[in-house]
Amino acid sequence: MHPDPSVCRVGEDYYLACSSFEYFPGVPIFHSRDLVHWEQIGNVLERPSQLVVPNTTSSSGGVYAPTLRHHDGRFWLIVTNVADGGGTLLCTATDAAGPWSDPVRVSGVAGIDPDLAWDDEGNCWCTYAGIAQVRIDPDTGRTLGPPRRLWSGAPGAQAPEAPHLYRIGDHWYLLIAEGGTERGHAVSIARAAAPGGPYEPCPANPILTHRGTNRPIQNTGHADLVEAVDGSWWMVLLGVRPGGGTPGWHVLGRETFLAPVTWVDGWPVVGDVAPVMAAPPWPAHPVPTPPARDDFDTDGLSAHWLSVRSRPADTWSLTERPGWLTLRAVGASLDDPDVVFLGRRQQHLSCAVRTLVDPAAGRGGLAVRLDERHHYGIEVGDGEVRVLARIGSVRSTVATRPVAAGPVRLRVEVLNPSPGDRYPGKEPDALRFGVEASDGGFEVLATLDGRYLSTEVAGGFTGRVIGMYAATGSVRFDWFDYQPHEQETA
Ligand code: 6LW
Repeated sequence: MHPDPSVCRVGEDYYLACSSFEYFPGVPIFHSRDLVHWEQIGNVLERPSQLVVPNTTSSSGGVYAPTLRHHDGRFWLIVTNVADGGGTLLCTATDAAGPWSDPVRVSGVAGIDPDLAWDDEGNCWCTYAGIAQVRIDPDTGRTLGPPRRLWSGAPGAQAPEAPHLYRIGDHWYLLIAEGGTERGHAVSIARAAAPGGPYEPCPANPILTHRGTNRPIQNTGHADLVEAVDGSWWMVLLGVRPGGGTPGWHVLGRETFLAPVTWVDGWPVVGDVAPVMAAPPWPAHPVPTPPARDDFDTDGLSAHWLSVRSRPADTWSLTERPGWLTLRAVGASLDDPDVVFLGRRQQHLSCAVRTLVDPAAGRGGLAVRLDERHHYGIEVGDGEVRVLARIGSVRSTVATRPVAAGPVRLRVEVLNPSPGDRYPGKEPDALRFGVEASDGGFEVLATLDGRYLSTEVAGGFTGRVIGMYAATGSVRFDWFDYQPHEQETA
């Protein structure tokens, strides 16, 4: 779940930001030296003074589609918080890792997917879904003049959105997405002599789409362009990897992909977006593999941990029992908007997730969460382990088993079939839930069909997040371990 990527380069360093929806903190920021290996270096919206996603905000509301730029010695990040009291937010930082400023609220932007571009006269143009544009003062967020409509993409195409505006050579290029973020998604481009147009569409539009194909990566769109150090051009974009037959189910949300770009007659031509591609023509710059296990021995939580909507200080602690994470329940279950849940994106098609949980003063466990209405969980409390499933309006206790008092090891395995080796029921993957003995033996209590935790079933914009939760009382976790089964860098 790293959709709506926006990228910029500063010298030899590349930075990338993504959407985060109802999760807190918002807008993860990544760094790379080669456009291939990325490391999360922080989050833009990590303080309650920067981001409020109230409980009235539905899943897939919240933080949409940032634009990340570097201008005048500072990073600029503009984004929409689709929530009561939200709006268009603009933050700045001198270091992309943070701290980022409290946001300036940008008035007069009547659409999602805001972009920022500066012209030679110093005017700052905010272009947004529609596609429309307004001049703003980026320091105060004030609108300077009326909005103007720029372009709507292909006649009749739905959802012209995700604009990014660039000055390249003698032209202003307006890159957009159209066709909606599902199977019809596409990238188109137009150019003009001035930021306000008039825009001339590229004769080869859409310049990228996988619609109507059986390619393994689908829904390709919502792109951003970057010029590499060597003068070559690259596109980052979102796409999905559906599994389990046609049209398939995707479970990891929308992911970020990279594609090479060449220029022909003043228009960008986008190369292959495939699961395996030729590396860019420069030395690789790998980043450290994140440790599989978090032992909760540090002072704070790593940047990749996600809470649902907010992270009130009284709902979690690393010090109440040193070396353990304590979660204190507020919402009674994973169905509640204020569930106390701490998780990470499922980034690999196959993985194993384990935790050692002590439910001494409560009930809680491990969950695979798509949203409030679509989740599977295994929880322990009251002398019992239970596997719970919620699929839309259907709720079920799938399995129970008594356990002795004391810490219990819970395990979830996500098993993706090898290509061509589909499960008989055409599910994209299978999720096994159970308890683990101290020698590592795995007692499976339930195997559940993965398609019900997919975006095709649940709707919305997010993918699976796997983590720990407290349903009642205080629940303690000694460690959390996420092991990919395959050699993916994700
Ligand atoms: C985003 C829109 C889109 O704002 O999905 O794929 C929306 N594109 O541009 C939410 O991510």
